[in-house]
Amino acid sequence: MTLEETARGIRTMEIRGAGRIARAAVEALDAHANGLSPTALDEFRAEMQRAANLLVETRPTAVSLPNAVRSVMRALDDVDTLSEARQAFHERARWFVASSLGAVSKIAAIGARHIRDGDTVMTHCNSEAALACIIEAHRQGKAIEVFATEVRPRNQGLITIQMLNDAGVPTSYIVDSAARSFVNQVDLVIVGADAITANGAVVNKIGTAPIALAAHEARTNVVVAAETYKFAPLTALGDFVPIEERPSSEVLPDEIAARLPHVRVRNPAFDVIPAGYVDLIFTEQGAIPPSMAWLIIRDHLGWSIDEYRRAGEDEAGRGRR
Ligand code: RUB
Repeated sequence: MTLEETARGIRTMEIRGAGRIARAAVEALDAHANGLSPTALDEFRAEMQRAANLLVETRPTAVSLPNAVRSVMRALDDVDTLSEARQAFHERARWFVASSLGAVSKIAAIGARHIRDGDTVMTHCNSEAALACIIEAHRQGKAIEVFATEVRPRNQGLITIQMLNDAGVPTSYIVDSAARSFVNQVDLVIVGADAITANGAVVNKIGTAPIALAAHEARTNVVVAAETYKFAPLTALGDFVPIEERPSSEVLPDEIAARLPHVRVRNPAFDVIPAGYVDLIFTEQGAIPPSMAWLIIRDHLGWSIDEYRRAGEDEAGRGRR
């Protein structure tokens, strides 16, 4: 896939899910770097920055995207020659992809320990990290069952039930608005994250917050599976995570909308679970309470807050979270 194809694929959601988006962006940058024939280091850096900006602009909410892009772009900071830069970038990109996949496996092992034999779990949207925990618990021989939601308007629940079915996990498929009706029959809600703020609030697919509220009321635990690069460093400095609003046609066909001139469709793609409604977050560094989110940002994201601040400012508002 070319850089432009990957950018389009992320924008149109052919490539979706925060972890997959991050890896696809890094792989696209790596392939783009390989295809360039720059004559000087500065020229290479400038073109790679242009490519990085193009990818970061595709979807605003999943912080995995700017975190991943910045992580690999750092390879170009401490090099003196063009060939060193090319080599360092390629190695950093390969490292990122391998460690992203490795993180999912570690999270699966940690998350599976928190799912007990006989548990029924509810999940929302299609999260590679959340499903890895569920499927690992099943693989370990625990008799678990899943309630999976439909996920209007893009129906990511279909991908989830396909994955659960392929793994042989007994699953009930429900419409989003049925979550409250079943949450009392559930032992654990487990979802992924597009971003986690410094104070432990979790941004995930629209509809996650009402499920967390219902679970809180029903005294059902809510856990989140998220790699450390889903934590949003600039939230430690007061920035908000921007919530993407997607085209109205995802909700209401254009021909129907055209007949309803007084109706406006709102289509936010994500919502926010307050930290107080999250019991644990499974990261590759271990299971943490949401109140420890800041420590993940400080100790495991690799950059100081000032460096993130500078990168955010350099990107002129494009990746500020
Ligand atoms: C996907 C979504 C997922 C998170 C985490 O939204 O909200 O729960 O991205 O997924 P969309 P993962 O379909 O709009 O990208 O654990 O796979 O990174």
